[in-house]
Amino acid sequence: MLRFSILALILASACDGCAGCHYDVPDVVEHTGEVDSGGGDTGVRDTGPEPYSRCAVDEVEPNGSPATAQQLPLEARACGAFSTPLDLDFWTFFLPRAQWLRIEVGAQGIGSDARPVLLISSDAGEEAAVDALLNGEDPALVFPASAGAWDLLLSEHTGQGDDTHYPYELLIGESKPAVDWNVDEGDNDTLGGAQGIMTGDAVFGLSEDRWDQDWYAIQVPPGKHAITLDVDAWAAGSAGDYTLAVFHGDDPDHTEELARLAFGEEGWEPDPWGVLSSAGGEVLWVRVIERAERSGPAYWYRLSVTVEED
Ligand SMILES: [Ca+2]
Ligand SMILES: [Ca+2]
Ligand SMILES: [Ca+2]
Ligand SMILES: [Ca+2]
Repeated sequence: MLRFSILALILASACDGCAGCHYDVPDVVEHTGEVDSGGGDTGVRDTGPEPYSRCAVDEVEPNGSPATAQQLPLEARACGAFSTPLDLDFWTFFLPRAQWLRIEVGAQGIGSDARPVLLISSDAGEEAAVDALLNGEDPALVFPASAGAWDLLLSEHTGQGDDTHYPYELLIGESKPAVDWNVDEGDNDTLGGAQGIMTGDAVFGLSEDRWDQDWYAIQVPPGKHAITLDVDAWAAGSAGDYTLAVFHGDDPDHTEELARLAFGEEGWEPDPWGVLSSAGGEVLWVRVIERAERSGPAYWYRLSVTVEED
């Protein structure tokens, strides 16, 4: 069953700090994908040849509870709306096997005023949340999903809603892995047990559960070196918002924090990047931290490292 333990938290904060908020969004355009579903109660449309018909599935209200969640086939674009204030739209989908999955919510991209909040939850208890307001983009997830039934809930961040101004689109489909990597995460739960990585490595890691800690160790050769650390996560469809904490020293019991990297090359992107300087002949210990200690298969990252003489 649905568990969405974070739903109450998000709804409770729906209006936080947003009085007087202004968003630069395009003029609302009429949603032209509305066509009659032609009967039946599945909401599955005849996708037909009409060039304007982007929607394979029409949202059917009421769908405000898990019991009334609407089934959405993979690769079938759904069109819905936050049609009333505080509208909750529950959807459900089924994966016959574990696979990389992409979930795309279109709102700003179709001229909607809506700022959707996406929550997903599996029968196995895995959860993820993406809030369009956090980085100003429509929610999107790409992640290695487990097989079975998944539930999905869409709500509007500020609780706004009407049929004209708050439409959205939803598409769930198969994806290739969001990134390439050459090292899999291993046992790495402590600084002393950090996983060794070296220049040229791109390690794929997951925040498996709330107790998971991910530590990596980089041996810097003698002499001054520049160490570049680059995380790809949010920008490639992860739900995670990562920070790197970097320590250095001669041995694991005597370290000091060298740097904390929270943002990207431009200084605002959620995925951290940074170039660190080392006098050489030491180890850098890198801890990958999910900012809100969230976990599950949608909370993944790729950490790439290069070590160069400086
Ligand atoms: Ca709705
Ligand atoms: Ca609804
Ligand atoms: Ca991990
Ligand atoms: Ca770990």
